[in-house]
Amino acid sequence: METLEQMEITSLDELITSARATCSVPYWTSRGDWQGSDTTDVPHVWRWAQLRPQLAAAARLLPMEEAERRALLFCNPGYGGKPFATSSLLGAYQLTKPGENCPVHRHTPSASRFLLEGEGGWTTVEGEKCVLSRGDVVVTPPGAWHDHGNDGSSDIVWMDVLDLPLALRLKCNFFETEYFEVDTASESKAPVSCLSQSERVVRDYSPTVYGTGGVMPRFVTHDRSTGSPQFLYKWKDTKVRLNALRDFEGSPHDGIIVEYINPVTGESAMQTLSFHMQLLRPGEGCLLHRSTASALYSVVEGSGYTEVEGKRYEWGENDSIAVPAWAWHAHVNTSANRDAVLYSVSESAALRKLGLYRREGRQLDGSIVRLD
Ligand code: GTQ
Ligand code: FE2
Repeated sequence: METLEQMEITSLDELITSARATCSVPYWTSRGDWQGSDTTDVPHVWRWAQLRPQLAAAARLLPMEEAERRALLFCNPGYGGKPFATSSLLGAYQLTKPGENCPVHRHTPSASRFLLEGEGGWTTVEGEKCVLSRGDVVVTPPGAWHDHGNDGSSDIVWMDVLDLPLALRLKCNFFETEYFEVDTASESKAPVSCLSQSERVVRDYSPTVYGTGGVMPRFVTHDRSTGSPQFLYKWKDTKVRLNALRDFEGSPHDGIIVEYINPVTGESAMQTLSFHMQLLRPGEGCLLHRSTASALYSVVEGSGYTEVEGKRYEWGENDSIAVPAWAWHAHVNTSANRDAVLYSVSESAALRKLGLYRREGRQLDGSIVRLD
């Protein structure tokens, strides 16, 4: 009998069959299969009014020891139940009760928290205890040890955003939970296994050292992580800046928008993730734009809608909105007298480094311009 290799191919159809049998495909029959991508995330809104009661139920029914993290992971409907908010981002609402904490660990994905509710929630990042108020951002760069807790007297809820789906796709997702520290109270200088970190720098180190733009101490090291040496960004500081800028024209596509930066380099706060806060003034509607990065938004203040690919997604306070990569979208503040403020996380920092970031916007006359 003739083997596959010996068989003479006499038609293009036979060639296709033969190629498929050897795990290849003729270019001219599959051209276009890689248009777009392998992912199918869709625009989606996770509604605070729906998920908050579920978190309350989890708080009532499940002890932290069993949950490890009491988080509701966002599942984009395009991924059939997988916990991916967008193609590159994991998002979640996480509730921590007073006195609870989550054991110290570190991982390769970049992580961030954005406080939505309560006072006294904290993340210790590399020995810096970052205590969060509503609207504060804390970043956990790859490889930075971190543990969470709540010293307050009521439940706290924050939004987690990690680039875990991106790291998974690149096969770079690693977690570590074995943490050791020298116990300064003990005689022994041998490091011992710990569930939480001791505080190694003063409280509010990040906002104290870096919180006011324009000046920077020259007597401390800025070599603290793989990204920004600033781990905590206070909403009260960002709010001052947004208000100072409110009478500027702003961006026609994003209103009064600011980016959280690494104060040393001026680049994005993390190597892979970028963070923005934007103010949409009363009645302000932005023009459509799209970028190669997906984004996850959190509504800090106000109400409105985001038009994505021709459909309206209404939002109000604490709702979370997924906008897939390369989807045309525009934000609108529908209130005539109230500001709307949107916080967002995207993987644009990673894409920029890879030369893959691209942004387009529509102009008033309907024409399309390249923005980045
Ligand atoms: O708290 O570090 O929602 O590692 C998913 C993975 C939270 C965290 C999540 C995590 C964390
Ligand atoms: Fe983590």
